[in-house]
Amino acid sequence: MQGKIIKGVGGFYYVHLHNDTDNDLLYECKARGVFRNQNIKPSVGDNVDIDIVDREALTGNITAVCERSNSLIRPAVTNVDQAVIIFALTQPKPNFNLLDRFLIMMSTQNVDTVICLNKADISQDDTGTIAVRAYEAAGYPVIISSVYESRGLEQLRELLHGKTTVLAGPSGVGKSSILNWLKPDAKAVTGEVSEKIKRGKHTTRHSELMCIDVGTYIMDTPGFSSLYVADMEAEDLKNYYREFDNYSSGCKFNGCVHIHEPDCGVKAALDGGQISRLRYDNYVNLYNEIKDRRKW
Ligand SMILES: Nc1nc2c(ncn2[C@@H]2O[C@H](COP(=O)(O)OP(=O)(O)OP(=O)(O)O)[C@@H](O)[C@H]2O)c(=O)[nH]1
Ligand SMILES: [Mg+2]
Ligand SMILES: [Zn+2]
Repeated sequence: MQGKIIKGVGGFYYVHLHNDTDNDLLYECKARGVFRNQNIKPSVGDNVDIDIVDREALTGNITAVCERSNSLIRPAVTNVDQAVIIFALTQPKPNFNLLDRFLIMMSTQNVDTVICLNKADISQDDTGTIAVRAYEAAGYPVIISSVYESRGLEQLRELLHGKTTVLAGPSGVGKSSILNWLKPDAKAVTGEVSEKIKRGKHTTRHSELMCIDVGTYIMDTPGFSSLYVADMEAEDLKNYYREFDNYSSGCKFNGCVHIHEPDCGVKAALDGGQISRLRYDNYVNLYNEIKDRRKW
């Protein structure tokens, strides 16, 4: 039988069989055979072969781990098809610099990202419009959603279909609320940001996938408030701003980084409004951060 490791606890791996229509039926498995034959430690997300030991007791043995398409470290999960990064349009106010950091981080790991901007029901300004324009131009799908008005969530469900997705984002933006909407019996804890921090709820949690439909898995992750952009040459940062590509042919200098150089096609597009100010400012900001770090 073939299945997917959903979680690992105390030497046991919990495996959901690929074609099982009961999303919550898990086999408790040991992995001795895998160590003997392949010498690898199974991970959440792995597709595995299992021998069923007892159908009633739902126990089995993992006999083989299929080749991984990728392997993330934080959260620890393999075979990720995409990430959905959730921010709120307001409460808390979105930090687009943090969003860019996340996009770069996923891109360095070859994971596609979908952007979801939640709490549209209480957004009073044009943050959504500006962000949609900026990030769609950069090549990312953007969904505007509201859990309270069930808006955008069917569109999100379609994007998740048949894939393994990591849900990420800062605290309080509605990640768990969205998870509960997608899978009402998930009963993920939601609540006021301040209260949760008081109770110290943000301690480490086990990585755990949830099956929301045959072949569709998601992983909720704890909120984060800062991200360190991977070590790279500052000159390479521009490669993560795909919307610059259309204009860099207008740059006079080879290897132009679009900051202080004269006759820069990207800066011309910025002045002309084709490139978003929001994205460009984040770019300069991160560029300087990487440069400074290198100096030290
Ligand atoms: N107005 C509005 N409030 C929302 C929406 N979605 C979630 N909330 C509220 O926002 C608060 C935080 O939601 P959670 O789902 O707990 O947020 P989270 O992202 O899981 O937060 P952490 O677990 O701390 O990372 C709760 O009070 C939710 O009821 C929405 O679409 N609109
Ligand atoms: Mg949560
Ligand atoms: Zn340039």
